[in-house]
Amino acid sequence: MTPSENETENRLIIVSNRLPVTIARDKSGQWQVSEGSGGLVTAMAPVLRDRGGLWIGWSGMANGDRETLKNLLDSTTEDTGYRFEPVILTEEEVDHFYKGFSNEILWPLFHDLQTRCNFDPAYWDAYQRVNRKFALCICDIIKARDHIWIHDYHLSLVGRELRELGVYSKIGYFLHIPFPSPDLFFKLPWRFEILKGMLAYDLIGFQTLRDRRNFVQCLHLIYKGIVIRGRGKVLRTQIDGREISIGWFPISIDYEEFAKNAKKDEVRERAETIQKEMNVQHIVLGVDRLDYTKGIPERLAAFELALEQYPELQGNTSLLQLVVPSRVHIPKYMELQEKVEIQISKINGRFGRPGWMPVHYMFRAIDNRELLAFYRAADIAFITPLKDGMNLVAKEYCAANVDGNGVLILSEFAGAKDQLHRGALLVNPYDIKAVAQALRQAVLMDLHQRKMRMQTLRKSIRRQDVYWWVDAFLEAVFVHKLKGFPRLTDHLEQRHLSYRQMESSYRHDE
Ligand code: ADQ
Repeated sequence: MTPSENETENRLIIVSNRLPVTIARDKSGQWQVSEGSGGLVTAMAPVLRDRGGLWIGWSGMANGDRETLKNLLDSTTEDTGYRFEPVILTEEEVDHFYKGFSNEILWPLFHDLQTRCNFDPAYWDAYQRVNRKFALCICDIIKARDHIWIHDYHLSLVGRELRELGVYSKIGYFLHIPFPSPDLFFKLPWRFEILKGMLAYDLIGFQTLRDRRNFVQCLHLIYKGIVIRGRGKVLRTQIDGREISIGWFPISIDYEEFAKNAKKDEVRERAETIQKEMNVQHIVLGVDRLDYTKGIPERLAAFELALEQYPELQGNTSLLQLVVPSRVHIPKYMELQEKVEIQISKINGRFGRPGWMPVHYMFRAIDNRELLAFYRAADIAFITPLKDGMNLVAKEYCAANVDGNGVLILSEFAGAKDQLHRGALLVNPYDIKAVAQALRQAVLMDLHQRKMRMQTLRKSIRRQDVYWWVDAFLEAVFVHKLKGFPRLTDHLEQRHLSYRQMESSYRHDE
């Protein structure tokens, strides 16, 4: 599809704080753009490929020349059918909007960690200014029939700013992190502005029913007598004569892609090598972005307690902890890295011996094939965030567990719990004694039970994969305009159908 054809249709405009790419200079000083990773990229790339459209976001670097950036970005999207549009942030904006308001206020507060918040008023000014900047950037580009989908906590006020700029198109908003209970939310000095600002969207989407319930309770507290109608996934209300939908849509992964790639011989061989090299009966895997919400120190404490209380685990069970660096310039994150590394060396010093290392640790981004091999090699996934919007790692592990005999230990405070509670061993990550017991239970679990549980987990993720998520959200917000807007799952069905037709025609030929 050529860009000019595209522009006559209702394009999808995705807006997120970061563009789904990483820009860095290579050894010779030349700028290089590489594909980003993570849930949002996995979810949105196929939609944009199918529909064409635009992704607006910050490049991840302070300042920068727009033309140079645009040329770089255009070169990466040449054959993709969609385009990237950079938003340029100054150093002060990066400090106050991104590191400050987003990551020192909204992130900890929305993860129930209020004591980590720094309610600096200067951050609020920058937050509003940058949300306005994103809105202005959208305004410059948008056409009347475009659909706008704004993502995550950094951009909760972009809708309000767009309305003030006179944009009346339908706008959807999805919050990837939890929404806190009213008790916590109302601690925020700018609670009314944020809540009212979010109501500028036509659809406000959350990860779980609990998040939506918290939001609705906050609405009841500030709009006395508000009527919220409906049941099921999407509720509706009217404020100032505008209809607003409020729903929950658990994000997921491309299950088929994960499962297909995990089955490849090269992944199986690599997984076997990892198992041989680790040389233990039970490999326990932790995979996280470096973040205090992921509960890594608590998990390590539980692992240490398990080795102490159940000495039979010593020598035959190892934890493989992968951590991808994140927000490393923020002092609290550097402190966390140090804490984790000290804890690991303490456990290894206390229990390790020649031929057996209790904790293996990698602090870097792992490429996709290698990550799949780790997932396949692991007997137990140890996923214990203190609080998490969803947690895609839990879903990725199950999808990649093509042998169907892995065990998932999952925090009851991860959004993924709602869909995975039947097959997983659920734990309270703060209760390290119970977590240690769950680890032992996983180690001792017989093959029949492992298989039954993993089958349940995989079935649930397969049924509600990322395509289901995108369709459910887009239909809820753009339902009246969806004529001629193909559902992604339709595409899949067509793909499967044509594959089946192809198969039967081969049979016919024989
Ligand atoms: P995150 O907090 O980033 O996402 P998560 O959902 O677990 O958390 O996604 C992490 C992604 O990073 C996964 O795709 C994983 O494969 C990848 N990853 C982790 N460690 C890695 C490593 N060492 N190397 C390479 N890749 C690694 C936010 C919210 C979540 C929500 C998602 C999507 O905090 O709650 O599930 O958005 O909405």
